[in-house]
Amino acid sequence: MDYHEEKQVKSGIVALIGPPNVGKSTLLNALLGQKISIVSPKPQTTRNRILGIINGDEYQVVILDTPGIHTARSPLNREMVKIALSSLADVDVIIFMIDTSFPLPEKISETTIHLQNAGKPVILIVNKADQLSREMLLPILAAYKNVFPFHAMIPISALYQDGTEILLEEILKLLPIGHRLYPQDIPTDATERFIAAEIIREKIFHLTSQEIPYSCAVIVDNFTESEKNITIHATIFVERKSQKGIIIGKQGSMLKQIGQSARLELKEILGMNVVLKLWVKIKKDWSGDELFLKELGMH
Ligand SMILES: Nc1nc2c(ncn2[C@@H]2O[C@H](COP(=O)(O)OP(=O)(O)OP(=O)(O)O)[C@@H](O)[C@H]2O)c(=O)[nH]1
Ligand SMILES: [Mg+2]
Repeated sequence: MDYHEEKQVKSGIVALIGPPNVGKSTLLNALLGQKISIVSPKPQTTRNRILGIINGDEYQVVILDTPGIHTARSPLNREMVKIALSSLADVDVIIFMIDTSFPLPEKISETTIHLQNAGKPVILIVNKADQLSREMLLPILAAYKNVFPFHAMIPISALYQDGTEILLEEILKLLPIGHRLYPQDIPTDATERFIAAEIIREKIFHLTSQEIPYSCAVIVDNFTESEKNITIHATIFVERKSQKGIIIGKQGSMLKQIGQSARLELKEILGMNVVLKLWVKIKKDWSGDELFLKELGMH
């Protein structure tokens, strides 16, 4: 069938925004049914706009996962917040996500100004509902009701995929009828190279602490597929010499752990055996280097 003769469906773009660590990336992965966006217990994990495409017989929903909105000081953090807020421009629906540790609407008052300016329907999601009883959720919903004219307010648990069906129904009510914006057989516009770099970064977030995860950036230098396996060469950039020592670890033990867990997950995601080689380089104060941030796909 010719692409233009394809039947029309509910089709549109949804931005997923909110404070750091509330579960935005977990929700994107849950809605997609596969992992595209990295997740960690630490805030400010996501640094780029991550696009996921959910297809049904009667709909196509494009979801933009974004970095958490926070008070940003360094150029890296400012760029992250800029990416999140700029995603509001060309969307049909905004999902504003908080979690049950955000019972105070005052904490989001600056963000509601952006929601107002965007002039799009906004769905409020209270995530991590698994952590609170229904009775304790009600006052949170009541408090947020006065903050912004939300189209709907839905408590969900992205982790346990509870309430995600209701959310999808609410999104579909707000989408126009039109053509699918993307082919039906791709879950994301991210390249395998980018996803590989992100998975390595996720392991750093899980295995290291304090400032280390925030001092690391990952670039895939080489991604080669043969019949037997995929060979990935990647560089972990740190800002200072002491951080290089920590990432490498005693006799290379930390780098080995990062490599092993990244390799295992990449093998699953890519559906092929993976040979992963990691290097660690110092790039002094990279987080303040606009050109390097561009290289990381942050623009
Ligand atoms: N209990 C519970 N934990 C959740 C839920 N959803 C996400 N989490 C956890 O919350 C933490 C943060 O999740 P992410 O998906 O990385 O959060 P995020 O909003 O994308 O964070 P940033 O990218 O830093 O802005 C992880 O440890 C998740 O496992 C949920 O529904 N219930
Ligand atoms: Mg995230």
